[in-house]
Amino acid sequence: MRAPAFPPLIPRPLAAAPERGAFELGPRARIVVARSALEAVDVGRLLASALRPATGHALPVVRAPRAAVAGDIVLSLAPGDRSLGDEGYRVRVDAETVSITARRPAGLFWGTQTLRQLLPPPIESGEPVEGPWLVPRGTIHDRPRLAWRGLMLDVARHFFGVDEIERLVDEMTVYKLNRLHLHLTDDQGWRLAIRSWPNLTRIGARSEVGGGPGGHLTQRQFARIVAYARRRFVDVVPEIDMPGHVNAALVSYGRLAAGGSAPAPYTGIEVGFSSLTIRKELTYAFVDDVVREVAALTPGPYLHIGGDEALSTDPADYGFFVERVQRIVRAHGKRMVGWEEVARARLRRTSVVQHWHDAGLARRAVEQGAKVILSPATRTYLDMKYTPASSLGLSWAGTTDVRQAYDWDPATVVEGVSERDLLGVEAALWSETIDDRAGLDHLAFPRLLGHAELGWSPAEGRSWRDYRLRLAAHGARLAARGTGFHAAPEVPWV
Ligand code: TNX
Repeated sequence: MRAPAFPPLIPRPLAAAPERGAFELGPRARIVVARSALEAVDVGRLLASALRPATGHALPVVRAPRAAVAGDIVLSLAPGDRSLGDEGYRVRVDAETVSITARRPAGLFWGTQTLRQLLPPPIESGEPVEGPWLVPRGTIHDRPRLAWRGLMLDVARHFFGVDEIERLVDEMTVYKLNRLHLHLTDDQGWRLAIRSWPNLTRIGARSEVGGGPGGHLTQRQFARIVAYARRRFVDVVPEIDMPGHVNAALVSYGRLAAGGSAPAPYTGIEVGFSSLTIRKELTYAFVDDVVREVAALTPGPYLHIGGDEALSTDPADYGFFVERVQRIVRAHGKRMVGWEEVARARLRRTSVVQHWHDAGLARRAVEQGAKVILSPATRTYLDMKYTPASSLGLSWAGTTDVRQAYDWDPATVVEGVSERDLLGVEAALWSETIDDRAGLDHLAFPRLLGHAELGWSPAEGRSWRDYRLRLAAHGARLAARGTGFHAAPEVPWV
């Protein structure tokens, strides 16, 4: 007799014990928020909105009823259960009820994402589908390996607006990713309005790679994205890239340039040619204004200052700049994050370094006591082509098929950087070669799912052989949500 199995989950949970039989999500099902979980009633509402379209069920969200009844999905908080950590959860499926328990609302939310994956793939459909909606019985106990499970989106090379970004947040949360890093500025465009320096978007937002119109987020739109993400336990990490990658800022305010005059807008894809002027106080007045406004829009603790590829900044000036900006970021109450090059400067232990290329710089970060986010370009750069034949993407770091994107371990990928040095893992989607949803989906999916698993699931028990079969079953889920993906031949899609 075959042992019962759960449907293939991504990320793979810490422990799963399936049992024979199933719970049926029927038309009278309720989502019950136990008295212990009243602070998380919104998680119940989000679950109801995820399950209503396909099932067509009413799924009322009920607070602290006298008793749960057969058919209910029950959400509870157990703050004392240390085995769950800050983001962990337990899902128990009986014939009569489903119960999800966590220490904190975030854990409950991740538990509801697991429940979604325990239902058949058509649950992801936006239109009513015939049931039955069966959830296999059993228990799942789960919590993440790493605290930072990120995705970076470059909205500077080509602009992506509120709807696309919010849709991406929805995709992230299905796979329990919890940091959305927005690369808001680069040579080709400045994408967030700054009230004290209005030309940044009045002038600097009207260009992009290839000569298109560009675009930008107003502060209100940015705040809306932040709130949308926060409701789903995703922190937005804003990046203002400096002192290089600033041509759009210099176009807007020529006095920030070394020569004092504004360059022409840039629509190519070269890097390393622009720099803020470093030894003028005006530059730090500018940085202070920008960091103050961005920090005020950002409830999360992190603010990313870029710092990459400042090839036109004198090396001594570079260290001076990063150290000053580190003080400014701290003065506005945030922890500085920077690309690995910032490890050339003197870092505070609370600063965070994002590795992308050079293992030596990651080690310098660790030596200074800073934590590391792993974004090795050969594994996590979603903008690398899958194969030489891919029409979208770059290939400076090689090609990255679905297996290469998945088949590595965060604790061993950089010699001298061990698991305790890590904050987490982040996939990066640079947008030189994409300007629409189809292109974004093609590059991000399915590789992003593998990165989500690397950040969440324990190393033990993880293998490409097993992952590839689970991933194969997720194609139908992506498709049911209308999310495009590259149907890579190394995955036996079902
Ligand atoms: C390198 S990685 C960059 C970006 C490019 C990307 C393209 C890093 C910190 N900088 O400016 O968009 O390669 O893959």
